[in-house]
Amino acid sequence: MSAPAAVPAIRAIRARPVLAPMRRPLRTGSGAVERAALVLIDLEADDGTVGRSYLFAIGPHNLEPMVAFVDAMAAMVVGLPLAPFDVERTLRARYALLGVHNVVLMAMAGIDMAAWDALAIHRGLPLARLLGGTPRPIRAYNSNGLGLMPPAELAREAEALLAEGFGAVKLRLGRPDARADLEAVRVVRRAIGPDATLMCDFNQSLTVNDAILRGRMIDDEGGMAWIEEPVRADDFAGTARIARELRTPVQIGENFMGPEQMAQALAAGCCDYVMPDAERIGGVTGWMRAAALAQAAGLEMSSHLFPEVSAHLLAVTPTAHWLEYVDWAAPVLADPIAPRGGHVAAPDVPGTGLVWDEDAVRRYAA
Ligand code: SMN
Ligand code: MG
Repeated sequence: MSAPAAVPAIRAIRARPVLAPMRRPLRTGSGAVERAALVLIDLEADDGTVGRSYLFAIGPHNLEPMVAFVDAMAAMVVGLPLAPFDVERTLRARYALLGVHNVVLMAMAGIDMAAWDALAIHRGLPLARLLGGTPRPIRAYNSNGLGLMPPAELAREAEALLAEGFGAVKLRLGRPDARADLEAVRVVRRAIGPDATLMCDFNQSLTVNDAILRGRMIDDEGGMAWIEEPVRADDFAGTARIARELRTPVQIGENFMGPEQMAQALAAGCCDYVMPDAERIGGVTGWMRAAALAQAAGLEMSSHLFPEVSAHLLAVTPTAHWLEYVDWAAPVLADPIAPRGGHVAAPDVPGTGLVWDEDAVRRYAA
């Protein structure tokens, strides 16, 4: 038998902040997102292979601290073999006393995703194939708009989002007046017609009691695919109460901080669906463990943002449900993913398919 092929070592990791324009700025119940604040990560192996990932920083003020964490971690993993589980073990040990949550976890996830990309490129396989699966079309909803905006604009935007080739959209709710939210639901439903799928997202803006009252209004209205993040993301007991009271499925997960916290949420029986975010769940490594938890609990699992890497991950997720499509990184990508017929398929090229448009990266440098 011949010796197994060696993996190269990690030679360097570089993190660059950018502020890219968004076609449709988004106002949510917990603040607005007007430009895409991204940390672009390049991980270079000592055979010259470069893996890439990006982190979504929510706001420009978070870019510098996130870059600083990636830089600090880079110094700890340079020289290690290109083995994401080893990198995870090393970084979790180094950060145990500070706590592996939030920005620490996000920076780790950025390195993890870049490491998996590099490994997949090194092996000459798309990430989905490296993970044992096959890139395939994943049902997607167009999440690029429908923030808290006036009814007339909502109707126009809902039509425009479907016209981009989708059969599903997500509406943000959480206005101070519940009746104004209900009016928004009706306006969007009229605009998209009875057959389109409609989800809604409160972005953690309600109290538990309010969420039950508003959720009943949505129940009575009918036709809502899910109610997302009604209350504070880590109020698992409160979310469980809401899910018990409502007929419409309750969806949470974008703020699960790693598979450990997702396990706690599932133990609390707090939701009907889960939608981890590749950055907060711990990258590819964290996602694979989260997918096993969803499988064991028998819960449908969707993605949050990061459509480029999520298309690979959902292809190997036993309970794959919906991919959230946003084009927020597209301005800095040489080859943005192209949704087709309401689906997104991971490209059948080595790695995740993330390649920077370096001119755009220079233009949007933050
Ligand atoms: C969302 C997440 C991050 C930024 C803006 C909006 C929203 C979603 O919760 O799920 O798309
Ligand atoms: Mg959400």
